[in-house]
Amino acid sequence: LHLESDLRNALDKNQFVLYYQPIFNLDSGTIEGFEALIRWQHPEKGLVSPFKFIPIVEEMGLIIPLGEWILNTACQQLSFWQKQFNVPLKLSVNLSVKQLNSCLIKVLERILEQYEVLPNTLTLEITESMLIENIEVTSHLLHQIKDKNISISIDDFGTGYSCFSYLHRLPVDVLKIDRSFINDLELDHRNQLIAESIITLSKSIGMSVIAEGIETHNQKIWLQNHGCKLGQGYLFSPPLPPLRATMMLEKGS
Ligand code: G
Ligand code: G
Ligand code: MN
Ligand code: NA
Repeated sequence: LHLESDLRNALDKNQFVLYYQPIFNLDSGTIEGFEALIRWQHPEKGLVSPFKFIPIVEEMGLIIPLGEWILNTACQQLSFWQKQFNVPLKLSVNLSVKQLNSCLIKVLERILEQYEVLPNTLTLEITESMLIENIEVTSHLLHQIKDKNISISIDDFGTGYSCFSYLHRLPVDVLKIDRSFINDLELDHRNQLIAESIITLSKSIGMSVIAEGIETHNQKIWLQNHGCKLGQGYLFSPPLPPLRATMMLEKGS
């Protein structure tokens, strides 16, 4: 209840901040891009996790203005990095299911133009369950997004319904292997089989694949040996505040 009234003013009071987790090329060790992850800097409670406040924000109908703020902030940061470092860096932004409406395309067009960001350097992450919930609407919107040359990735892949039949009908570019499968990859033979299937699947339908939640060197080696080229996780870096992310780019890895 408290959170609700606090959330009403949080955007105006500048209490949200985007953190950025680097995504690495596992072979070369270089940074391919970042995933933007929102945090709420509550004046008394400190950093509040999006797990706690995103559902409330959705419920309150505030996800539309907040979603626009997220896209705007992320693209401004991406534009700065691309100009500063003169590299084709990529950025992924998580979408909420409530953001999948007809206004989204216009908002995206305006923001990309404003910050002179090439559409194919922006990726929108949607979860598998979001896809299936309203496949008709989602499919239509995803094709519109794809027509603008913006990339689309499926987050938490393998945890939803994993209904492969929709995949070839949707303009998806990237599958992200959920971190629950990466967790005990070295020990759990079942997770190995699932991770292997997702890597094979992505290749056979021409998508790239990113492993989430890599925490150990052995997990990284296993993924490399099985043809997964991209990954993120605490082994490399947690999500970082903007300045720390910039410092990481300066270092090069
Ligand atoms: O690090 P982490 O606590 O950031 O993220 C927790 C959950 O919140 C994840 O499921 C993630 O997808 C979601 N999340 C993080 N940032 C955003 C965001 O900017 N928008 C939306 N809709 N979800 C986010
Ligand atoms: O659902 P989504 O994949 O968007 O959310 C990513 C979540 O995973 C964020 O909460 C982020 O902070 C967290 N995360 C990122 N890397 C790791 C990791 O290596 N281990 C664990 N346990 N969580 C991670
Ligand atoms: Mn994500
Ligand atoms: Na995930």
